[in-house]
Amino acid sequence: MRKIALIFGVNGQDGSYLAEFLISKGYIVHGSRRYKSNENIKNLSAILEHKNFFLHYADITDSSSVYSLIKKCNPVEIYNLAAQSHVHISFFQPEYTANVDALGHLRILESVKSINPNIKIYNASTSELFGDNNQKPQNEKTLFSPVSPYSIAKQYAYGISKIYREAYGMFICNGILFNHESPRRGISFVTRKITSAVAKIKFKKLNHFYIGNLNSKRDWGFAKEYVVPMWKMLQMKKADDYIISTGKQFSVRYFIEKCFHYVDIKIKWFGKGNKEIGKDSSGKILVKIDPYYFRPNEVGDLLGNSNKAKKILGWKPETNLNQLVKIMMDYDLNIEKND
Ligand code: F7E
Repeated sequence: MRKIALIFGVNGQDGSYLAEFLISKGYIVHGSRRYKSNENIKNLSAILEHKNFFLHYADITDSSSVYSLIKKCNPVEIYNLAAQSHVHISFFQPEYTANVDALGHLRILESVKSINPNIKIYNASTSELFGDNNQKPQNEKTLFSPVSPYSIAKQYAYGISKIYREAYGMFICNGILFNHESPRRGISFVTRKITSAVAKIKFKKLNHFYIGNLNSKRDWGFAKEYVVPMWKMLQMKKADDYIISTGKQFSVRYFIEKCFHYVDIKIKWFGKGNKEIGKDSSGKILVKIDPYYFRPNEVGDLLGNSNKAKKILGWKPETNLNQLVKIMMDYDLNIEKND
């Protein structure tokens, strides 16, 4: 008998990679996305017509839709990847962010508790929980210190998962994923914003682009690889929480330099603070600062230690930053070439 999985938020970057992975493992995959008049299911193009894939509408801000979908699909595993996932936007929409990212997860747990508490649950937790804690690298024991409406909502989801695990014996895992990127990353996240802009500049469709904090450091991995430990966590005997990261850290500035280097443009930085600019060797300005992209509170220094995942799940990252830049730049260059 094929296993049945249900993925909330299947049309996002992670949801679509996870659905493809689970189908390759022989699962029947049900996935939900929110209704939008201008719907985006491009990420699902490889599996949309697959006989073992079923797409539904549900919204984790709507208890009845969560309950009905779980009841209808009868899954053995649920992956909650539905979120308002943009940290900066969470400052503009804090209440909505809390409703989706905190209470949305609770709605799933409550439905599972009453329909079938044996369903295994994966919660998409995040390195943003570490916030301004200065301990480095961060591991499963590092104290949380959230500094955004997004991360405090995600801390609730993390905490309530642990509480339901302990109080009701439910199988719930928190995957504390550090930043993970791909060509499927939304254009408002920094890596994809950069690869897309650099590709446009290369094809002379854009003169320059605007950026925020150049000195922020992230531990960037490849999203396609990061869905594997989500599944592995749910195959363990015991539910637990795991850091998923590369253990390497780079700045936004370095990521920009790498992307320009990929298209044979050498960028040099001039000036300071909001006046800093990036120029090519002919003196043409390619990057400017726009204070709009600075956050009211910044998480400036994330670096993960995923030794536990390596030891217990047998997972380690394979793609380094240069390879990630290549994957994303090739994709965006191809779009601009054919557009
Ligand atoms: O920002 C800086 C920005 O928006 C990364 C989400 O998936 O990963 C993601 O959250 C850094 C920040 O991702 C711009 O200030 C500079 O320091 O790509 P991001 P994020 O905020 O780290 C975690 C793990 C999640 O859980 C989240 O859901 O880049 N930055 N200039 C900029 N960021 C953006 N977006 N745009 C800029 O122009």
